[in-house]
Amino acid sequence: MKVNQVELLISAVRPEQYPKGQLPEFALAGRSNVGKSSFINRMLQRKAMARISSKPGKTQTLNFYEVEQKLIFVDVPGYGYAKISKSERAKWGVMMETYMTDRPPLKAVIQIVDMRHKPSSDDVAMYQFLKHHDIRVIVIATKSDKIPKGRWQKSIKEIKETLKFDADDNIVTFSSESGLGKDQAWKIIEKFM
Ligand SMILES: Nc1nc2c(ncn2[C@@H]2O[C@H](COP(=O)(O)OP(=O)(O)O)[C@@H](O)[C@H]2O)c(=O)[nH]1
Ligand SMILES: [Mg+2]
Repeated sequence: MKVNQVELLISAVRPEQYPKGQLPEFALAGRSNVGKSSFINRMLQRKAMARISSKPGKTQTLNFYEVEQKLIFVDVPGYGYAKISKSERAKWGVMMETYMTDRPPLKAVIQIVDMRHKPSSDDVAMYQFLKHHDIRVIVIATKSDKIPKGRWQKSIKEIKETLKFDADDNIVTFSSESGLGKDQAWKIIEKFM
């Protein structure tokens, strides 16, 4: 997709604030600092449309970015950030679960994992939560630029095994730094629209 027009529609917390339109939505998921906002920026070819946080655990809203009046990327707060209070964590859980499980325009969740490491227990829990709710997942294995190409295949295999990857889902080797995987990710997204 060639992207010329992007607009932040709203930063929402409650369902009443979600956009009313019917555009297909793709929500990001992944631990704090894994590269969710960088993924959005790379897909949109913008430097700083989605805010890249130097401080992890910062985005506490669902940010709806409308692209070409055709689809919406939803940037979400990450999980697995230790320095967050119990009540903040509970609020996060309610917000995410409410959105993910009761949002008809949601076509797929784009789950970002760090290709350098085995998926964390939080990554596994998120993936299994999505599968439990029959939500399609596009797994983006990012930061591929940080490991040698010779390790990519092994890393993808480990990610699949650890997540108990559903053969119907897609996984993409990606780098927000180099742009690797961008066209493949767009192809999958466009197929689901
Ligand atoms: N080398 C490299 N760095 C990345 C990549 N994706 C994200 N980063 C860096 O990882 C940090 C966290 O990224 P961010 O997008 O804010 O993560 P978020 O918290 O999941 O939204 C930033 O310093 C990014 O520049 C990537 O593909 N390659
Ligand atoms: Mg972010």
